[in-house]
Amino acid sequence: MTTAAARRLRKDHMNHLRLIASFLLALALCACASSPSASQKADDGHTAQSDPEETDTRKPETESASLSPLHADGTQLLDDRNDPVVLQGYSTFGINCKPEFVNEAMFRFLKDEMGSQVIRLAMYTADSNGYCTDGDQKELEGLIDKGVQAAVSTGQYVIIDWHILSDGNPAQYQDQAKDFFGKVSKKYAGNPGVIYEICNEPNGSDVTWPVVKSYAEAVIPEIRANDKNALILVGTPQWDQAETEAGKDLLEDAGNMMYTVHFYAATHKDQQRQDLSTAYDQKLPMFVSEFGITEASGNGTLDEQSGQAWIDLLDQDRISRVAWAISDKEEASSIFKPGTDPDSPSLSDLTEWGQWLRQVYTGKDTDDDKNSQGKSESGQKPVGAKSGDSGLKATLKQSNTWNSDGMTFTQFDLTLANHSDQPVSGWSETLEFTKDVTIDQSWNGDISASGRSVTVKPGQYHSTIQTGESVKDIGFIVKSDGMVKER
Ligand code: IDC
Repeated sequence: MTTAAARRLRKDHMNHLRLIASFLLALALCACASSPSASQKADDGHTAQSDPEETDTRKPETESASLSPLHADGTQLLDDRNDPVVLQGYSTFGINCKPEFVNEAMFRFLKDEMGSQVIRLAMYTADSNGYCTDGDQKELEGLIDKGVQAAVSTGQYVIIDWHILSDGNPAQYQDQAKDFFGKVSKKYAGNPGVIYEICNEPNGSDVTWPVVKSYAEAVIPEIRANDKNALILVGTPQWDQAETEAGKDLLEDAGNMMYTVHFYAATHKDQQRQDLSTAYDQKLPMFVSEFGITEASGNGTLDEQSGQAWIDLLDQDRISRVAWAISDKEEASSIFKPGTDPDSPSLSDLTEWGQWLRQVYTGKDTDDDKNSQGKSESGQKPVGAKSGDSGLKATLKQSNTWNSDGMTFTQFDLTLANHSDQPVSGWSETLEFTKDVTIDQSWNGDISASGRSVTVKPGQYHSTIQTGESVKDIGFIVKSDGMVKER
């Protein structure tokens, strides 16, 4: 078999495993749908479906999932049915610097649009309002709690990351780490969604694996005293790149744990990929809790080719991965453009890196999708995305449907009313449907379809809609392979 064919087979196998994992997650969602602790209201249709066999067809009240507990077995992460799990997700920027990016709307966007299954909450210990230096500990703990709730209630795992960086030796704040992990593990004991990362990137020439190992031996018991089963991640020396050192000398009696490896693909290439393979052969259980495809500085050019080589390797070895960073800072490793509203992110806000990740995590091309979601090319929000933004009220009416040549044709008429006290121009309206559609005919607007969305912009007419005006003559017929409705 050729290497390419082998890789394809592995990829197919991976996809299969992912499908199984999603299916199990969906089952878990169903199982907890009526649990009394599930109190949040789901209003966007992303709820788990009821088992058709069940007579109780009530809509689940929540999508807050009972996430399957995870455990490491050899190199592999498994769920509670012993099926392999490969998580993909996103790391916050230091929550100390960008607390506004820790919110449920953001995490929901990452899950729904960006393929996220796990959120990492990176809390600096010594840099930028660090927890152990000049940060407000109560505030930071509150933010961690907000992040944990937001991740779990959107059905995602969450990593609490003790983000050491300039304090390269984790032993420097070991006592604070013990207190902190004692506190949070008490709070989240038994919550299968919570993962503890006890130190980001140990670094410094004297910070060898024995140094990190003895820190881990001091901190892990604080967690185990409250939670025997939680998954714990431990850093490796040299900014999480000396995994082969850990591979020679594993922690004993630490319970359910994995070792972290980080890479930035424009800097870390063949040598570091080779190290990962060596550690895999050493049977080291690994978790990539942070990666980028920029240089290690977090800036510079994106190396997509090296990035893809890493992803292929992680797929092959079934290693989970978390991307840096949920941020709009002006640097290449931010997934959002500067000025993004953290409470209302959209596909148009994605940087090149954000788009690359979306492609790798979901297979979707953002260029095709972005004008049909969130903000239009002109930067205006489409009508109905947020009331009051454009001042236009859109009403879509299905006026006719018929079948021909095995396809379904459906006619829709659109009304756009300007109830605001200002004329509205340069508008763009996006409509979502339940199936892929193509435009068969359209009138009085510039109307295009992409996947399940239809975008309506002014054509020859209606480029400005006056105060109090109602436009009623825009319409279109879509063609689909079955009955279609507006979502
Ligand atoms: C970087 C940020 C950057 C910030 C710097 C120092 O992207 O804006 O100025 O930290 O606070 C890591 C670290 C992570 C780094 C990132 C990129 O875990 O904190 O973030 N990186 O340099 N390890 C390798 C790269």
